[in-house]
Amino acid sequence: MSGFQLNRRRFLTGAAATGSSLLLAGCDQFDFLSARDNQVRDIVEMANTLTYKVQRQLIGTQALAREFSSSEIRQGQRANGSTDPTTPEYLAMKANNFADYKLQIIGMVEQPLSFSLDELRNMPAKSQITRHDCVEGWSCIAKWTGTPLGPLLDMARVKPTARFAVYHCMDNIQKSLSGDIIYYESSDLIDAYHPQSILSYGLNDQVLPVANGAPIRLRIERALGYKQPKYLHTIELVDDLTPFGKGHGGYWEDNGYDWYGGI
Ligand SMILES: Nc1nc2c(c(=O)[nH]1)N[C@H]1C(S)=C(S)[C@@H](COP(=O)(O)O)O[C@H]1N2
Ligand SMILES: [Mo]
Repeated sequence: MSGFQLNRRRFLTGAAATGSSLLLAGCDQFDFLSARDNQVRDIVEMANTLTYKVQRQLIGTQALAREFSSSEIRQGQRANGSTDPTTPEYLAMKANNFADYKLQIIGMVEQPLSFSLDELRNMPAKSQITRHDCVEGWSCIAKWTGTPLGPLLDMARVKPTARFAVYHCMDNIQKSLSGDIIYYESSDLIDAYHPQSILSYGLNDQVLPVANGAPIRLRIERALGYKQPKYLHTIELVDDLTPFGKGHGGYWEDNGYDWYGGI
């Protein structure tokens, strides 16, 4: 056995001393490339986190999105993305004027909760006139009315280990061969508890229309349009976003958009 080891060591030494060292250099280079490759990938993946951290530092945690006056509402809120969901569950609920709707708060909470539309409408209401910015290149100023999400999360008693809120929607944004793809989104808890984050059921002093997310659509006012989930039915508190969709924290994020999406 020791003879074998000796031979092997001798072989390696010999190899290093001859032209075979090229092979080793080649290996080194390969390692180096793959290490660099990893670094590049890490940096790309870190860019999201970096933007997030820098933005969080610049904006602060509770800074408010700008609010406008009613004279600045120039047109109705344009509808975009899903505007008329066709899942059987949604159609049934819509046919019944959302009387059977429930908003659920589940996951990493001490007390899972469920609210009917009437219960949500009877909670403290807040209205805000804000600008919605869609990455497709349009903006709309609109008045949103709803109940702040933070107090509901407090009622559910979010566990200290929870890091994100996942927002599950009812619309089939995409129909694929392997079935419908349902829209979802997520945010950190800073945005979930932000004072302007409201579960809105009113738009420009009317009942929130189906095209804009009836019966409930969350506003996260310091984020881009795709971070404003319509047709919301469940808020799930989690510590990891990878189990959902393709693992990037939202339907559009799974298709390449930035997760933080701050403005
Ligand atoms: N459930 C759901 N939420 C969604 C979308 C969607 O298709 N489905 N589209 C997003 C995008 S890209 C935008 S710009 C806004 C559009 O909201 P609006 O129709 O009220 O203008 O909703 C966002 N939230
Ligand atoms: Mo958008």
